[in-house]
Amino acid sequence: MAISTSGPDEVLGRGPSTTENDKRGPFLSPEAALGRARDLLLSRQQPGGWWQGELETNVTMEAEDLLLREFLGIRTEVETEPTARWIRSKQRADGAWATFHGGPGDLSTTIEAYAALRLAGDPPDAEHMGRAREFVLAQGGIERSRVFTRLWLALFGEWPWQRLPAIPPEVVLLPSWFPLNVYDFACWARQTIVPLSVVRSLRPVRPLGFSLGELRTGLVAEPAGTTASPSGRGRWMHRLDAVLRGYERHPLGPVRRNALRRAAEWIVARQESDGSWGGIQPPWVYSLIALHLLGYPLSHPVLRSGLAGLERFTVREETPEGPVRRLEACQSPVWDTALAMVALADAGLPADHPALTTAAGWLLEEEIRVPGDWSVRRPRLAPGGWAFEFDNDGYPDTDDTAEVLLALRRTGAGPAVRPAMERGVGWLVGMQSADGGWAAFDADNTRAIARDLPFCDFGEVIDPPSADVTAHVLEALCAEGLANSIPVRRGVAWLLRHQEADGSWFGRWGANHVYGTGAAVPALIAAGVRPDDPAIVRAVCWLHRRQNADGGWGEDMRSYRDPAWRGRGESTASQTAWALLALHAARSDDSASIRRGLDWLVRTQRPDGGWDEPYYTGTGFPGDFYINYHLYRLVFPVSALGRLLRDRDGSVPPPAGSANGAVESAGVPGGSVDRAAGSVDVPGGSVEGAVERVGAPGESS
Ligand code: R19
Repeated sequence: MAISTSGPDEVLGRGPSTTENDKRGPFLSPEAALGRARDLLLSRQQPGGWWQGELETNVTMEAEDLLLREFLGIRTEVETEPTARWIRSKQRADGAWATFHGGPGDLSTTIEAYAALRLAGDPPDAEHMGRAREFVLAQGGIERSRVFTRLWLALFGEWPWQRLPAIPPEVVLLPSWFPLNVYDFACWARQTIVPLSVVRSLRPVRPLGFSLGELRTGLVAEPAGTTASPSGRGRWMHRLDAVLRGYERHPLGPVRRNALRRAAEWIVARQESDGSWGGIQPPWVYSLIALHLLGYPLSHPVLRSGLAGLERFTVREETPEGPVRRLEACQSPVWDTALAMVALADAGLPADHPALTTAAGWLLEEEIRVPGDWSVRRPRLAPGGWAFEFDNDGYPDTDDTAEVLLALRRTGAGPAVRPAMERGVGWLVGMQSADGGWAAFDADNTRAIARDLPFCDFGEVIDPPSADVTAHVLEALCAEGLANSIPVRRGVAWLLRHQEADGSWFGRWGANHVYGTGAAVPALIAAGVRPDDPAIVRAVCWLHRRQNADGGWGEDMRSYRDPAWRGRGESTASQTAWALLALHAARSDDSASIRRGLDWLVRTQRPDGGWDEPYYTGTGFPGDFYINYHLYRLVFPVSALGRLLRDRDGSVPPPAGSANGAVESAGVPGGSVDRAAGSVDVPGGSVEGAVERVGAPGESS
């Protein structure tokens, strides 16, 4: 494979370090680094068999928690001060709050943080509040903030309800074939819109005890139609909004009463067994507010379990400044468990290792065997998949289901898991969208006009197929022997069609093109695309061009808004691992690039075997909402190191507590990777080290 690494984009590395491991201690061999990382990952398994890393997002979670409690009349000092301390600790030097580490200040986040700190008693003339206020006013004030922020303020009389877009609760009465019915929205938006339609129609106002007038600039709202919409649909949607606002002032009494009753039933029917709605914060808190406004007392079992469930999403920590309290936007135990299992298998854990078999047993218990909202678009499809969270039976997703299948096949659980895996395969195949790609939660959830509703100014409101999810599903289906099936061939065509002009793939649920490319390349290889196929060569070239001078890879969240940031950013452990996973799958013959990436991982490893990763590498909504998955920094390097080193017999120390030290070849996910291996011409043997052996012909399959 001929790869040109010249050109203006070339990043010149300073070569592998040979004697020193930064300031982190003596040089470790990659094998020892893998051994330490693998043991750390093993030690993080929960007694029940799963893994779960914290899911860190931004301070709107904590701000909205205090506002929720204030609204419901249950806010106490016990949670207020530690929550406020956490919010204060995240303020930037310029007074603002960002939505990701190192990111720019964000207007809506800063307004919500400021409001929460005022609730906690921080005086407006305090220095840090002054700095925050200056930022807010310079950015246009409350008038320029997102709809959700102004909605929170409206609950406390700090924004007029009539200056918020309309969402009539009658939307729940629309049949599922009618344009803009609730099933045209992505599940997270659907579960948010229904309770907010109730709240918007009841227009409650609770006293705040102070005013936030100091955050207003008096700017009028953006005139209708200014939100760029090439087709001019935006203007049409603003007209629709004006009509709906008119109706909102004089709704038909019986219709409105019926709609509110149906909305309440719709919401209550979707509460999960952990008390949550969708396992995610926005629908959860808005459903609590909506039901309370509809007359459910706080003592009602639905509200009681809803509030109690929030407790399990609360993280408490002691810091030198005092105790802090924060909230997770959602939780990722199924996802983390599948990734950890794949990583440990990549690291050479035998399939019958207890860590893998107990994890497999836990995953089997998590299988979802009931229909959910996805059934509306696939009514005849049999259930059988996995969700992201502990309890989210209404919303299994294809991404988790694919990763679980890839994990289960690496365990010795054998026939016991087969029926569940077959159901998962069947569900995945049935969830393919009409265009051949896969989305996370629904099939054919692509009605783009939903995005033009004035209400929908934050996050994504539909769930169309994406390259990363499609890649994960393809990898899983190929591993299950379906590489030559029609669904897989159509999925491969989808993926090839969606390769970017620069050779990368867009990352919908991870940052960003490094994530997309790190998913797409292994999937295409698993599907039988040859490493010398132009699509793979272009992807490999893109990765080479984007390697940092320090040997790692990184991609800043700004890449979602500014193409100049694509593939650029400080090196991180998870993104370096994604790039290495792609290069490994592609049997890249540029061993210097792989060696420098590997060396970056070894050099930056902590003595405990982990990596620091303050940078966010997970995506909730491109441009708007980002996630730091705390386990990413460990699972992906373990996978990458494991796959790159797996041919070095016996050189990885046996796992802690392992009875026999034998490190077995764990096999490659999507075994067809190996089918392609023989066709690659790889220079071998000249330099000592694992990387030269990567992709060497003659590997077992
Ligand atoms: C891959 C596996 N994934 C497919 C699952 C990823 C789950 C991500 C966690 C989502 O958490 C959320 C979801 C929604 C929101 C919103 C929100 C935005 C717009 C609307 Br309308 C409604 C809600 C805000 O924060 C969220 C967090 C990794």
